[in-house]
Parts: sequence; C-alpha cells; structure tokens
Amino acid sequence: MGTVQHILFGRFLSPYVRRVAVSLNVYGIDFEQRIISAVGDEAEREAINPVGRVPALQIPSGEVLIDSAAILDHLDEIAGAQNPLIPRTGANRRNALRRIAIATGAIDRSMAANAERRRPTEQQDSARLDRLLRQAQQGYGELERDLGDKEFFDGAQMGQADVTCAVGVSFFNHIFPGSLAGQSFPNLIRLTIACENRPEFFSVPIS
Ligand SMILES: N[C@@H](CCC(=O)N[C@@H](CS)C(=O)NCC(=O)O)C(=O)O
Repeated sequence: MGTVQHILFGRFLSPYVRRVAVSLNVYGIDFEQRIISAVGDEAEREAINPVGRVPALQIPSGEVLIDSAAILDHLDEIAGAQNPLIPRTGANRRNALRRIAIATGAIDRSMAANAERRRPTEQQDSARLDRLLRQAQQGYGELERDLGDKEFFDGAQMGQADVTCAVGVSFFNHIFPGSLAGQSFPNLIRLTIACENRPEFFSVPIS
C-alpha cells in the first residue's frame, strides 16, 4: 500500500471542502482528511491559510494549496488529462463556470443565512435573512431550469458543475431542511440523489 500524499484540511460539512473531496475521489486520488472546524480552531486554520479558511490541500511536493477553486484547477491539471471536470475551452467551459459561479454564490448565501439566524435574537435582521434565502433559492432556480431533464448539466457525464451543485443542494437542505423541496426543484433533487448515491459522494458524507 502506498503512502497517502494528499492531505485535505477541513470538515465535509463545508460544501467547499466536500466538493474537493468528491473531486479527489472522481480522479481516484487517495487522500487523508485532517479535520479542522470552520468555527473555532482559528490559530490552526490561520497556520494553513492566512485568512483562516478551509479547504486547504497539501500535495506531494509539500505545498499547501488554498481555496477550493484553485485546488480544483490543480486537480484538473494533474489528473484531468483529456477529460477534466471543468472543460478546458470554449462554450462548454464558459457554461460550466457560470453554473459553478451560481452554485458557489448560492452556497455563500445559504451560509450567510445560517449565520444570520444564529445571531442573538435582538441582533437578527429578518429582512436580510429573507433576502439571503431568496437569493440562494433564485440561484438554484436558474440551475433547476438550466438542468431541465438532462442527466447532468453538460449531458451524460458528471462534471464540476454537477458536483458543486449537488453538494450545495445537500448542504442547503441539511442546514435549512426542506428549503429545496422536490416539488419545486425536481430536476436538482434528481441530480443530487443520483450524485449522492455514487461512491465518490457517499464515502464523504456531510459530517
Ligand atoms: N472561496 C473559498 C470559501 C471557503 C469558505 O468559505 N470556507 C468556510 C467553510 S465552508 C470557512 O473556512 N469559514 C471559516 C471562516 O470564514 O472563518 C473556497 O472556495 O475555498
């Protein structure tokens, strides 16, 4: 058995950490997880990333990559060969980047909404909470229409837009149960269930 040379920092509760974990699995790259919580453990997080955020990925050279987009770009470069999770050129690349931008934007809105509702009652801003939830749902609304009855966004093969969207949908429904119900988002729920039933996903459950 070879030595594990990739170390992924962060918990799979974080959709950013989780999309990196799923992508490592898709590419068949073994990794070890080092759990650093996104709350507390600030000194530990800042030792890896000066702005204190996860995910980070230590690669075999010993370098530590930060920010999920930069990590995924590296994985596409070293393991994507002819078939990267984000297409390398053209309209397919532009479309994938737009979908990923909407999915990560919706993830950010859902995380901000979660933080807003956890503020002490007297500091809570219900108008802001409503706006954040509405914008997250609007983002997923566009992705729902875009996906339509296709198996994956780009056709028959799972790409990064599918991975990021599925981890985002699972995360939103985890922190705000029922926020993306099957009646209103049937295509996204179908995609998410299909993804979550794959080993690349179910071996790295939200936790
Ligand atoms: N753009 C970053 C976002 C990372 C991010 O927001 N990470 C959160 C966890 S989901 C975090 O570390 N939060 C801790 C903090 O902001 O103090 C990425 O894609 O990696």
